[in-house]
Amino acid sequence: MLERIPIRDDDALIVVDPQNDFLPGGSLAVPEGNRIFAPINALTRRFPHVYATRDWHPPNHAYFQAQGGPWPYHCLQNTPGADFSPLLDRSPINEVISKGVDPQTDGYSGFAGTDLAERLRRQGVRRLFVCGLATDYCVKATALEGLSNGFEVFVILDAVAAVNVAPDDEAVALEEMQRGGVRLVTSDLLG
Ligand code: VGL
Ligand code: ZN
Repeated sequence: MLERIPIRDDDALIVVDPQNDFLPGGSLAVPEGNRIFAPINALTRRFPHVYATRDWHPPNHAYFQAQGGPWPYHCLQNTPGADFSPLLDRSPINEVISKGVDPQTDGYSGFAGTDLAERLRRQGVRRLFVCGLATDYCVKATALEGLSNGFEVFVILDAVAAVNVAPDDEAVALEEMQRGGVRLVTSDLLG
């Protein structure tokens, strides 16, 4: 898709989980994670509504390996690993959504167990531009659940990065999002 997409008053940028544990040096690091911050910091100043989600797990979360789940400990509440990266410019972020708090559900989506949809609707938001970490988990889940909540959803390719547990996980996730109706864009086309 090559056409320009003007940013509108009813657009929100959703920055998914830009947290230390998902970045190089963190416990569940996305190898290319730091690459997202240049485009994200340029975009946050230009959107009328800017949300960030954060993974915010209790230690007894069922998805941790200690409980038989798939993941090492990450983004434990009130730990440095759960802090937003120092590479993220915090000042244009209007709202922070904590997710993954319920120990029994994966909490991948920013909509799961949160009031994100209500907050967006209250602000008159109709289109979501999703970026952040990780493409194959929380970005995908947030984008797809954005669609099911009735929003038009775009994913910004140069502002996302994948865990890639298997090497093609990112490609599979992008394909699945596109099939669902998510539009893939690049940040240079916005504005
Ligand atoms: C995530 C795995 C586990 C993510 C969160 O932010 O994509 N991935 N928890
Ligand atoms: Zn998590």
